[in-house]
Amino acid sequence: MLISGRGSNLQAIINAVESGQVPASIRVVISNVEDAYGLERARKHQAEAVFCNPKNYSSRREFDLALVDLLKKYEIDLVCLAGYMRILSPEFVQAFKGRIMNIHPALLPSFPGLDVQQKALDHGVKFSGCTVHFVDEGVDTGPIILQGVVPIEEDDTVETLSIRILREEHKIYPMAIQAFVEERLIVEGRRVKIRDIVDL
Ligand code: 4DW
Ligand code: GAR
Repeated sequence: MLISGRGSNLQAIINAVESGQVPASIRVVISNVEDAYGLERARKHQAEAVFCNPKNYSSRREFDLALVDLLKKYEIDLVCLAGYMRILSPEFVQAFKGRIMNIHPALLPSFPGLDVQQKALDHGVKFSGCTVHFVDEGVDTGPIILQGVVPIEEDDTVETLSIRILREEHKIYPMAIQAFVEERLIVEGRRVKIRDIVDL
């Protein structure tokens, strides 16, 4: 798991691992931010928690190559970004091609990038939501695995909308990881099919 902050999605995944919903273990949680609360959550789960300081590397590429080395040591099958706020270099993406997931707080391809709950409100859409997708070399462009739809209310603010979307994130991210681990994801170009999907 790669994180940069509070790690509520990490917590939802930890819970899904502990309950047995996701038949996997979290080998390592890496943060590029030293005081990210997600590192604390990892330690409470007795997972390895590592702070990787970007300032110790001369470039994004060097930092990412160090991450690749570290992750290879842990013999991981899947890299999950959960509020990880750095763009991954092509070298990183190539090293784990098809095995990197991200959660985004909008219905992609609408509202890529940052601050997207505000963008959805400003645009006046009536529904937003969240998207779990594979990560490719672009930003928020990889094949979509699962989406959760959330209605926008007339009195919504960024705060109220973010909370409603986050509740949905915490459902669909573990589901997507579960399907990956159970080898139920079938990727055909941009289309990702899920075998035997169960409604929560
Ligand atoms: C994401 C998208 C854009 C930024 C940060 C995070 C979420 C998805 C993601 C993270 N890393 C990725 C992806 C992705 O979809 N594809 C690749 N890597 N290849 C973003 O713009 N970050 C900038 C910094 C923001 C900040 O520090 O506040 C940045 O320059 O990294
Ligand atoms: C989540 O809302 C996630 O969708 C978003 O950051 C938040 C992280 O929260 N990710 C992005 O905006 C990626 N572009 P968390 O640290 O509590 O999981």
